[in-house]
Amino acid sequence: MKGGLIIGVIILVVIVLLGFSFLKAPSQEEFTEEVPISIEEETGIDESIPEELEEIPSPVVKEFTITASNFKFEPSNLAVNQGDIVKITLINEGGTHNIFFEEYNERTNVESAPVTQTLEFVADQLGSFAFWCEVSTHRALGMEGTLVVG
Ligand SMILES: [Cu+2]
Repeated sequence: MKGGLIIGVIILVVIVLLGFSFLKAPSQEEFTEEVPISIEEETGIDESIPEELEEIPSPVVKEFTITASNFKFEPSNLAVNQGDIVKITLINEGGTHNIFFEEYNERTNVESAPVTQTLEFVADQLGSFAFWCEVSTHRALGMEGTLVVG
């Protein structure tokens, strides 16, 4: 009987130890696996969100106030970035004029001073484009300028 009890106790101890080792082993693996994975996933998401926001910038509005007179535009050199919204306020201080951006097919009506007109378009074409006044010989007299879209 004593021998049987000792064997029974040993078997119980072995079962208990085995049980502990089975319970502990998986739980440790779960912790060691989950923690680094969740950190990597979070940092990956954190990094990707600002990148996506940078790739889709809100349109930039570039406003220019141009004075038209006999026979010039001031300023006559405009520079924007491709995709910018170009807003032009044309203040005609003397004479009869308009402003025409040929490549963008954008123009104001021909009107006599004093008059203020506006024009708005998206600078979607890259390049250096002339603009000018379409009234008779005004362009040849100096009413022209350049829009650089870079
Ligand atoms: Cu003109």
